[in-house]
Amino acid sequence: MFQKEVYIQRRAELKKLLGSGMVVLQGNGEAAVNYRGNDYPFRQDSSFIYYVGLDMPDLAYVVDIDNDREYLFGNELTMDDIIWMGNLPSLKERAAEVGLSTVLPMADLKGILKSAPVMYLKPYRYRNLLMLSELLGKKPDEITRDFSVELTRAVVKMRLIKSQEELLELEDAGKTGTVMHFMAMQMCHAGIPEQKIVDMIEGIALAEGRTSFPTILSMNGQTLHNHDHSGVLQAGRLMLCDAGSENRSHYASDFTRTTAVDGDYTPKQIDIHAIVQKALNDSIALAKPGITYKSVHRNAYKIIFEGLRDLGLTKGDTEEALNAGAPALFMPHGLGHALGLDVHDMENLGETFVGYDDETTRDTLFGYSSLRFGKRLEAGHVLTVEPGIYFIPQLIAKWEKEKINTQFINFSALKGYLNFGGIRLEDDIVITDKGCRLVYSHRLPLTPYELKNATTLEGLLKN
Ligand SMILES: [Mn+2]
Repeated sequence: MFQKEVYIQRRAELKKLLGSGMVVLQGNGEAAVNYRGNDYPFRQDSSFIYYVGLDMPDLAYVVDIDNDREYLFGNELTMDDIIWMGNLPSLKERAAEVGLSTVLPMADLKGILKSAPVMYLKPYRYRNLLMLSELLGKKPDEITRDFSVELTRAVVKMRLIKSQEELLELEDAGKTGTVMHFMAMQMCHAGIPEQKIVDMIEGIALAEGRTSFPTILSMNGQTLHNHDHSGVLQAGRLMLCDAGSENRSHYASDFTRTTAVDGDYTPKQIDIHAIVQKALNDSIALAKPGITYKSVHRNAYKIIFEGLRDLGLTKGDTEEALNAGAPALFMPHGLGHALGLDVHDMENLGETFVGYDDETTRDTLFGYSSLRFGKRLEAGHVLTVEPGIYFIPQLIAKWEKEKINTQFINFSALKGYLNFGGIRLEDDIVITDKGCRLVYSHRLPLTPYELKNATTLEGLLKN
């Protein structure tokens, strides 16, 4: 938790942006695993964390801008709570730590919300959806439809620009994420089960908070979000690991490295790795205030298309191929996304509100359409940069059969790559006044040479 002035200032800024009206921000509740009382680890809503800072279930914050009043709703500890959970600070004491003085029981929330039209963010948990439905007397689908665009835009505007204290938290998450990846690289040896590596690196994340998303770790890196960890590492294959940590303040990191088993890259793997590495480094070199991330994504496609052309896998004119979307065969995802309190920052509020605006709209062409963040970069934006090259046999077969972009793809040469898998490399950057920098300055090993050296702690946890 930050100093209370941080939350007071954020709420004042939100009020200023909105000008008038009434806002309710819902905190999250506990979520049962198999019965109530046996719950998933509690995760507070990120916007609630941002404005209210209190990391505990069953709270709601209301601001009545016109009458300049703000309230925290929640129930004080009962004797039962004290017996089972201990004599914790009272809600009133906790509220004071974030600059809130009016605490009311949850039962009073309905009455307050009746006094004016209410702005709220689109709920993503059924509990909060049903609560709002009951509080505002509307059907759940009407609640989902009628979320406040104005409030959403104001929250996105504020949360997208990271302050110095937030950058320190993101750096902290980056440090843990980096340790996770070092562990994965050091375990990347033939005979080690993928699941064992996942368990070890998730343990590192748990020691400092939690993972920021379910770990992706597989020899089948061509499946973009591969959560099947049933393989046993084999010599000659690649291990793609996309993982990150969420620290105790709930800030996230998100890195990807693709390591050859035992550190021994084949010449083919080195060639493809070099192209992805160039796409990563050139994207980082390009990212700065004033240019759109959409153009950085397009430039990454350019590097991938031309790199593969040098290897004989693609052909034809670069600009024509880019306009036709040919590189999407190899990278059917976007270059990156905003990062913050969520690993896909504010995705619950709607990707288009976060990553696009009136000036920069989302493309419809396959590949480009997957870009989560396309708009003009500003100092304080934190983003991932994650180019990749994948050989997805089913997608290659489909394009060949349906004659999609045949003038740009050398399908016969691709036959030798159908068992390749995929390579993705991902770093986290913050846009500065003049350019950008890595969020956590100690960069993970990147080149095949560096990655090989990172795997040489022999026999580590082999059994
Ligand atoms: Mn990512």
